[in-house]
This record gives sequence, C-alpha cells and structure tokens, in this order.
Amino acid sequence: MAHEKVNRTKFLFKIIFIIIIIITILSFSTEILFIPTSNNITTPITVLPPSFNSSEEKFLTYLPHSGFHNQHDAFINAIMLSYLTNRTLIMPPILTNYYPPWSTFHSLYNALNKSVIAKKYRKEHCYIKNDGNGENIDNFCDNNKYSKYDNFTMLNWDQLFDLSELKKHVKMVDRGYDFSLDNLISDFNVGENDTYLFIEDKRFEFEFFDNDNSTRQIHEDFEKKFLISDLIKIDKKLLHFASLFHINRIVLENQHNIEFRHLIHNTLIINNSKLLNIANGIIKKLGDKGNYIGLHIRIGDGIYIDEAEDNKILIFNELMNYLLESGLLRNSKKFFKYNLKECVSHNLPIIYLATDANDPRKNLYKFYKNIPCVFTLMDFSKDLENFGNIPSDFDEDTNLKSFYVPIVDLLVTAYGNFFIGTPKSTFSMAAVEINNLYHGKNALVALP
Ligand SMILES: Nc1nc2c(ncn2[C@@H]2O[C@H](COP(=O)(O)OP(=O)(O)O)[C@@H](O)[C@H]2O)c(=O)[nH]1
Ligand SMILES: [Mg+2]
Repeated sequence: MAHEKVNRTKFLFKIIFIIIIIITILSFSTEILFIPTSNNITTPITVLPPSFNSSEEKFLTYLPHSGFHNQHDAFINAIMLSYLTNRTLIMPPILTNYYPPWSTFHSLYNALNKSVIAKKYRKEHCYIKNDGNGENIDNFCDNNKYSKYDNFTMLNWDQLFDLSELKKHVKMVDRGYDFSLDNLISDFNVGENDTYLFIEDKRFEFEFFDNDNSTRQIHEDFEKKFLISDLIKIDKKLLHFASLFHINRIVLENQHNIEFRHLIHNTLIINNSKLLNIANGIIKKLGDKGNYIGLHIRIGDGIYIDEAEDNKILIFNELMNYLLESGLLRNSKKFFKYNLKECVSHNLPIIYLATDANDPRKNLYKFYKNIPCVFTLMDFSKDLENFGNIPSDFDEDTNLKSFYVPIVDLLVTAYGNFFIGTPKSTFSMAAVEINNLYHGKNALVALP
C-alpha cells in the first residue's frame, strides 16, 4: 500500500513537471509570435492604440425608455451633461415599435435586456404559434406574454439626425444594439470598479444645476438639487445614468452653457433624405411651407385619453381665434365642398391636422364640421407608399416604416405658418421647435 502511494506521488510530480514545461514553451512561443518575422520592414509601423484605451477618456451613458420624443429629450439631456462633464457620450440606440416605460435603474436595465433577449429568442426558436395554453408557457414562445417584442427594433441616432455640428463639441459614439453592462465595460475598456451607477429612487429625484449658488426653486416634479460641479467630481471612467428624461432636468444659468443648449436644439435636425422627401412632397401639395396651419391633436393613449375632450376644445378655440384674427374665416360657409387642390387654388385657409386618433373624421368631428379644408396624413396615403420597405439594421425583417410615418406627420404639421399642439406632448414640443426654426427663431424660444 505504502509503495503504491509513493508511486502515485512520483506520477503526480511527473505530470506537474510536464505541465510546467508545456506552459514555459507556450509562453515563450507567444512572445515569439510578436517578433516581426521579416527584416524587410524598413518603415516603422505606427501602432494605433484601440480607440477607447486612453486612460483620460471618460464616458457617460444612460438607459432609454418610452416614446420616441421622450427618448429624444433624454438624448438632448445626455448631450448636455456630456458637454458639462467633458465626457464621451455613449449613445444608446433609438428603441422603436416596442419600448419599456420608465422605471428605476435595475428594473429598466432588466426590461431593456429582456427586450433584446426575448426578441432574438422568439425569432430563432418560436416557429409554432403558441397561444399560451401549450407546454411552452414559461418560455419566450408564449405569444400572449411575449409577442409584443416581435417588432421591437433599434436604430442609431445618426440614421435620422444630423449630429455633425454637435460632434465638434462633444465626442459621441454608438453603444450598439445591446444593453449588457458587462459588454459595455469590455467594449469601452472600463476597468473593474471604475463605473459609477447614478441611481435614483424616485422617477424624478435629481434636478441638475450648473450654478452652485442658484436661488432658483427646484421644479415641482423633482425632489433634490444635484450640482453639476459635484457631477464633475465623479472621476470614475464610466458615469452611467438610468432615465435622463424630463425637459426641466438641467437648470442652466451660465450664459455659455445656455448657448450650448441653444446649439443642441438648433442643430439636431432630421436629415434622413427618404423622410424629408416624403414630407416635402406632402408639404408641396398643401401649397408649400407656411401656406397652412399645423395642428397636433394627441388623444390616442396614456394621459392624453383622459385629457382628450379638454384638449380638443382648447385646440379648437385657439384655432378659431387665429382664423378670426387673421380674417381667414370670412366666407367659410361657402368652402365646404372643396378638395385639397381647390382649397389651394382658391387660397383658402388649409388646416393640416397631425393626430394619433384612429378615426380623425369621427374622433375630431368638430373640426371637420366647422372648418373647411381640414386634412390629415390619411389623405396622403399614396405618398407614404414611397417608403417601401425599410429594413432595420438590428433586424432586417422588421420594417421601420411604422416608425417613420409619425415623423412625416410631425414634419408636415410643423411647417405650417402657425402651429398649435397638445399640452405636455413631447411630440408637440418637437413640432414647436421645428416651427420656430422655420420662422428664423431659436428652436427653444423660451428656455426651460
Ligand atoms: N402618426 C402620428 N403618430 C403620433 C402622433 N402623435 C403621437 N403619435 C405616436 O405616439 C408616439 C408619441 O410618443 P412620443 O413621441 O413619446 O410623444 P408624447 O408621448 O406625445 O410626449 C409617437 O412617437 C407616435 O408613434 C401624430 O400626430 N401622428
Ligand atoms: Mg411619450
């Protein structure tokens, strides 16, 4: 028995010795691999460092959520904060067709990752229709629970917007179609424990102030002040926010910063040629920019359903006042039988009504009944056919058309001579900004 034990120990030593030899040879040969094998190279090779290896470069990112214009507002805040903290902005993609609502850091993080995983899983594995009564009840093939992810897709901001001017001031890079923190940390060479997660307990906990001695009241939606000067002191390589949405999120008093905010709003403009061509085609049919009055009536979901009746009255009254004041309603009774061409050729007041209403003629009957020459995107369905199929990069089987169509609606209504929107709607606010720019003003006439 003792003899056998000695033999076994000898055998073990032998094995260990062999392993050590192999490791030594291997490490030596890896070194060799890095020595140029040819002496013909006369010019020194400039070895470019990986793009994100600079020890000084610091990053800022956040988690997107909610409808497109909520994402747009958060994106603008992220650009502003990156500018103020001198960090590179890692831009999360635009989420379309499905997007999680706001929630706190970890739950939003999970919701975003789940969207990506569920979408991929369903595409690859769920061929058989499953209504939730079958065996697969708990996996992503349960249509009742997970079909909402099927059309979910993403695109990058520069597929829609011109970022060139802003990129002169803030370094911006795409995050890619992924929300995993591990991947982010490895893609951008962020060291261990070099990430600062900015976690808020409430929906709008912190409002950022650029003036340490500001006497301005905190906006009623927020709980506490957070000084930009304290944000600058955070020296972790990655500063990671969750939601950055809210138009009052950053209070600026420094003139230079205010100017940069104007620059963001004035230069972040849609430059997707397909979208612009289709919108311009419709605008031409309406008699060109400034030849009509643009409305945005948002009544389709969320808080807008409850406020629909009030908002309809509000917008209707404001429109009537405008028409009366500008003398455009004088002979209105005679106008009712005109189609668009006749409205244009007779120089009648034309109303372009952007809306998320299912059936505008029914839901917004009052407008059609009382005002001549009211048109919606539904009157231009032929123009929308020009979109054809726009496959998304993330999922070539998902058509981006349903995402682009509301933006056409927004652009058309925004180029009216006068624009009236729905209170609180970020879609309406975007239209107001475009309308201001069209009239040669700053996009943000009144700074939040
Ligand atoms: N076609 C069309 N869609 C709209 C209109 N208003 C809202 N929507 C849809 O509803 C979404 C509204 O969400 P969002 O952009 O976040 O703006 P908000 O919710 O009004 O602040 C848009 O992205 C559109 O998909 C509209 O006038 N026309
Ligand atoms: Mg919204």
